[in-house]
Amino acid sequence: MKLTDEDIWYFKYTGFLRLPDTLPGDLVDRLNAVTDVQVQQMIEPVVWEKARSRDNPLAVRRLSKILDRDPVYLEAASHPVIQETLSGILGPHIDLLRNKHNHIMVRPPGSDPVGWHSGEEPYSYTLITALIYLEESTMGNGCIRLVPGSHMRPFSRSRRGPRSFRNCKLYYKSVPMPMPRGGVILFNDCCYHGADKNRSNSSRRSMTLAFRAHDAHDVVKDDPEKILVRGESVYSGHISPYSDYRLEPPNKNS
Ligand SMILES: O=C(O)CCC(=O)C(=O)O
Repeated sequence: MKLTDEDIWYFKYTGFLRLPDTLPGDLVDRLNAVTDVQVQQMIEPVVWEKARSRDNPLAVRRLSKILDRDPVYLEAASHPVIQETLSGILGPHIDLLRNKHNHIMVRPPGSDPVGWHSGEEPYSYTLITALIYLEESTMGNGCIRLVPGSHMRPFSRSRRGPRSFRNCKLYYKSVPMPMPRGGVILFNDCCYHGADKNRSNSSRRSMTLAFRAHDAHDVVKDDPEKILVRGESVYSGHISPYSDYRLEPPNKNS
């Protein structure tokens, strides 16, 4: 979807946006088929549910480094449903990061909450997180909650929130984000977010990916940790202190 001025305003102030379009059903089927194998075979690197023994697929909380596991994950990350919207926020040249997120939250039945956190600091360059839902996410299976506007906080606060998920101020300031299968949420990674316990009998899978503008000044253009998924590898820095003005260097005597 091409963002309107109103969409951009909404994203800028709330810090998040739910896309009206979903990924095609056959792509979501293929993502789930590959993920089934990864979970059943418990292929590392894995983050496990804390209180469960690691001999059981129901203990798999998160699959890490998904971009190295199967090309279908990159296909989803590069899909126009996501990229066209992202370009309204990050501009025409977009990098997908390998060294941030790059995981699937499997969230098996009974999975513990994801505590409150903000991924980045408000002073960092804009990093957009995309959540792509492989399964429906509801209030019952512990959908993510985001704190609107928290990416613009002028005060300092630890990036990790309180231990208790429900019994805290962030919970009361947050909004729940139920999502359909194939749905996508984009959010500014400085926004506080967390997800409740999965109180259902099935898993609640979603992919978590990180995107940044490729033409930001600090971006190393041939960084192996980044994949250019849209646009071109352009350099926007000043080549010399004067090149911006197309001037000769000032004459020392003038
Ligand atoms: O949906 C979830 O379970 C939490 C998502 C999240 O915070 C993450 O993947 O970093």
